[in-house]
Amino acid sequence: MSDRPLRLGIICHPSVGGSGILASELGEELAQRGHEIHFISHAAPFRMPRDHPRIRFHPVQVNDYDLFKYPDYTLPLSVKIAEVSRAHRLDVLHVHYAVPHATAAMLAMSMLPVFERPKVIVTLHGTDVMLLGCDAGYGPAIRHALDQADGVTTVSQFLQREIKAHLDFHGPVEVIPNFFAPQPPTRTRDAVRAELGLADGEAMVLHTSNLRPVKRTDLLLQTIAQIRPRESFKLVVLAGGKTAPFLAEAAQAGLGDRIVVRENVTAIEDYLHAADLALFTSEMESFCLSILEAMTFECPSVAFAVGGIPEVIEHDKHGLLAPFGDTTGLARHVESLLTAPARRAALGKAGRERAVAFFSADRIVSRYVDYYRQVGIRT
Ligand code: GMT
Repeated sequence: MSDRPLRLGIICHPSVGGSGILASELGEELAQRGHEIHFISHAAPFRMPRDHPRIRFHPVQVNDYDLFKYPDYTLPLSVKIAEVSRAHRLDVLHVHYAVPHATAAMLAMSMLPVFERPKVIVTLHGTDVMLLGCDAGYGPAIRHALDQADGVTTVSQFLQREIKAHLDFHGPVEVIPNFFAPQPPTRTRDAVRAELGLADGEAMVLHTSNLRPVKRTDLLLQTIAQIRPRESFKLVVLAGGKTAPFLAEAAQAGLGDRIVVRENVTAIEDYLHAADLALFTSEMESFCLSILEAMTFECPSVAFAVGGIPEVIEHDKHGLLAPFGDTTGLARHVESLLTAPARRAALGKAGRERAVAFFSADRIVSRYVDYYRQVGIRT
């Protein structure tokens, strides 16, 4: 098997979200290892490095014709994929998130002669299976694209099982977990705490998410409303989505003074480094990249034991878990960590060791490269 550098196309949603972040970081790590990377999307991915000599971004132009009630993205994306695949003789097209990327990739392949087609690998991230996969308007198209793909990967054993159950897809699905390669923080812990207005003795409880319905911010607010003493913490929300509705709900619940929100933060390491613990209330997470990000900074997480989360942290070893919906349990877990710094530090340290041992960039990126070569690239 040849081990020459690969020419890869990466298709992802550019907005702030786990799949886009993972795809951007994978592209960056691959470029650092000598591979040539071509991102294709309607906007440059949020965390894509802008000035790397082996990374290029190919924008997809979307036109809003009067005739269409809804602008179409899938067709121009497929045309751009075919164009970039041909012009740059791509070996592999790595498609993150099925809708509409997997379908566009298949359409693009049918526009190319067989000898010009890269291998297509689809990585399923979560809501493309659990939400859209169950939608009668999308499920059959997703399954069809997976049937055509040269390889399918996903991020946890949980999602691997759900792909079989929800999508009725029974081909092989490789599990390659998320990874996180942090940048060094740019500010001290004290500087970040000062920026956030945290008083002495006030713990920083971090929540990073796009605030979509699956994140259950209603349960997040219910949880923090039960944490005592009330003045012992502030919830710092690094938000990737619209924050106005969340802030309105928080104010209505009388929690406005307990919450600080920052939008579209890129230097997340500064905040991870300053946080005392992290809190998540999602009803489903295929993996939860945010928990891994926190683990890397020895910051233990408190979360519901849903989806792939128990594959990332073991209860009472790297963090604390409660059954879904048990906001009182989560609040008690947070209190128990706020009042026991030594236990918090022990969970944090064990979490970091697990992140380094199982979810490091070196380990996971080489698994992707092995997988690309395994599906059979041109020599
Ligand atoms: O969590 C989100 O809403 C974003 C979502 C996505 O598809 O962009 O993230 C998913 O992919 C991440 C990377 O693989 C996983 O760590 C997240 O758990 C997963 N989100 C869900 O399953 C809800």
